[in-house]
Amino acid sequence: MKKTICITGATSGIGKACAYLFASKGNNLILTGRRKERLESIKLELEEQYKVDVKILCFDVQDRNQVFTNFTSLQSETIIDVLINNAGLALGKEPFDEANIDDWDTMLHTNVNGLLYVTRACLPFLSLSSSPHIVNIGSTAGKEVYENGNVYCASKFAVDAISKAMRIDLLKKGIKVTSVNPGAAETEFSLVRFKGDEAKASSTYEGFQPLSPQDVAEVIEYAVRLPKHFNINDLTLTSLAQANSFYTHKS
Ligand code: NDP
Ligand code: 8X3
Repeated sequence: MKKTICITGATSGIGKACAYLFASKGNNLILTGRRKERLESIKLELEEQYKVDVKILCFDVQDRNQVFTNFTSLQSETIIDVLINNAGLALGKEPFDEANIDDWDTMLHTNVNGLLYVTRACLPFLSLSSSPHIVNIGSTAGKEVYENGNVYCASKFAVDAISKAMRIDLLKKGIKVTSVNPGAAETEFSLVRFKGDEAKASSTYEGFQPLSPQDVAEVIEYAVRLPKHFNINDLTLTSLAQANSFYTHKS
């Protein structure tokens, strides 16, 4: 059945791969991100290629007013069947005593507050769906803490806790909550984390085959496709080379 899927952080990586996969299956989309030109060109391409309806909302998830203003700009009868809370980032990889405190703020404001604001702003539209579903993108970093991962890991542990809490509190509304926790996936994630240092970013993926953003999107699409009575609560996915957030076999 055709659904409307809202994906945050759809301008790159996992979110963009989800946008292409869900559109290829005939679903309509609401795509969000800060980079407007990217959102516009993805919308054009998907509408033309797959004949689906793509709405774009351009805002920073850290800004509560922007989040609520953008979602309330949607017509009140808009139905959102699936919300994929994907927008997020890591900044820096330094020990706790050396890490940049502004980076800590940005990670917490984006990965935690942003996810909370977007979810609250979407709830009225999710409530209109006959099979509402929230998919939160956590991380292996939200399952085990690794050296120099400190606040990024903390932000993803928070996502894990929020997913568990949502699953309990939204049960009475019949809203599914799925937590998807990837290990290393090659996206713009490391380029952002290392602030544009391409050598450092690509060295993250040297010596092993990481997940691709399409791999992660396939799993999300599978979880969303399950029958109404059936939910995947929590999934951790890694490349074959990775056991968890600190053991990766590199050649
Ligand atoms: P990318 O950097 O490729 O994509 C991140 C997306 O998040 C972009 O579309 C970006 O859009 C959006 N975003 C970031 N900050 C904000 C903000 N303040 N407001 C709105 N949108 C924002 O990384 P990934 O695709 O890898 O990351 C997606 C999610 O997956 C993140 O939550 C990440 O933590 C998680 N993850 C990634 C893993 C990996 O190894 N790649 C592994 C485990 C989890 P724009 O810049 O246009 O705003
Ligand atoms: C992203 C994976 O290992 O860089 O969440 O933390 S990792």
